[in-house]
Amino acid sequence: MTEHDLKQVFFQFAVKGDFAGAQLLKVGHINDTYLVESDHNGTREQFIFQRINHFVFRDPERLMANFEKITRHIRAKLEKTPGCNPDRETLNLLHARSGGCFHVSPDRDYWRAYRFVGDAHIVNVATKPEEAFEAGRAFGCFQKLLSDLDASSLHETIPFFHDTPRRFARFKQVLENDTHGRAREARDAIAFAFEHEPMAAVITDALAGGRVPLRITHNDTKINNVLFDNRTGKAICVIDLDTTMPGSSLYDFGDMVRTTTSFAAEDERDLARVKLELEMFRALADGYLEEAWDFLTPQELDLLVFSGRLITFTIGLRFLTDFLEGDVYFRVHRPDQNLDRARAQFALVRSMENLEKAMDECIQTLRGKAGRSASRYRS
Ligand code: ADP
Ligand code: GN1
Ligand code: MG
Repeated sequence: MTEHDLKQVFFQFAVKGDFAGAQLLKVGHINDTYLVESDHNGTREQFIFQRINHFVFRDPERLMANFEKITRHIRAKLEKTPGCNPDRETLNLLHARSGGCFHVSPDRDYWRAYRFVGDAHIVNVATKPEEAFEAGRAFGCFQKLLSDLDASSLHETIPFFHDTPRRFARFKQVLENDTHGRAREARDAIAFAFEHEPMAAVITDALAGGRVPLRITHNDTKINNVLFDNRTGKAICVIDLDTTMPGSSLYDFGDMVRTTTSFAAEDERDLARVKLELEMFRALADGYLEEAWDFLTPQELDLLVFSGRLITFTIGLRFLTDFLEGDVYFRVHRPDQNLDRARAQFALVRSMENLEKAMDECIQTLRGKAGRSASRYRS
């Protein structure tokens, strides 16, 4: 993508002034995200421009319909709540000059843009319990804000996204074909995957059997999908809403556990460093339950600890499948990165297995904590 191309996209959105430069942000594994600056008579303003990956998201128009519905719903609530700032606490889409909130380029790429939330930062690897607490609180609050939106009004942007048994079936198929001859190198991870197959269906079965409810969930609750205020350190805005659709609160909580409780990076090669820190887990669960306590059922609460193991296993399995398939889905920055990511996820699952009892005790203690504060958001 050249500056010239980006400038063409820039003029498709209702922004005052001229294009003044852009920078590629290399955080996520899927979309292409640019920080774009405008200049309006000497006043500079920043925006986020994103090209939607339509290999991953097959129907970007429906995806954008979800996006608008979700952000409009959240914004309306923030506007009614004293002390909230709707310009910073949710994503605000820019209008496209052709109408609607996205632009389709001549080569059929889908683009969207939103206001940049300034004086904020992301956290890629949590290092302090306060960050875990804040991430948990932010995603709990996000689920709560969407709890009264009709789930059937949202499209499934990726069907069967967190369906672990289907992910497993796909893994087996890719392994059988081994088109890139990579299975030998990944023997350890493949053995781990087969050893854990029996747990794959626990949450999908609970959903299908009506034992846990279908809710509107974020489905990509990595800690780096939260913006933190530079001044207060508090979580202010949940971002990356492409997979917000009907799902289970458990996969959301589990992915928070995966990404906030270890001091190691997602692709850490020194597996001795990959372990769950109980203090981080306690803080995360405390923050999440502060918001989610009101709506979670006892059955969901019972599965919170398990959910961390299951989604960490599932994401590890997806990294492993992509490695075997030749790195076609997750962006990689070096050879074997997807295998390293898979191994790190599996090491984290092991650590969670070893700490299951202590994690259970944390949740039991939090369940016993009386008088949780009510959310400040109005429904
Ligand atoms: P991806 O799907 O690739 O993970 P994200 O939507 O998470 O893309 O955005 C990538 C990065 O862009 C974020 O980690 C964050 O640093 C930055 N970003 C996205 N939206 C905003 C925003 N509205 N304000 C400030 N920064 C943002
Ligand atoms: C992808 O877009 P990003 O980087 O936040 C992926 C998630 C994985 C995550 C693993 C649409 O998320 O499902 O959990 O990588 N998103 C999609 O880091 O597949
Ligand atoms: Mg992201």
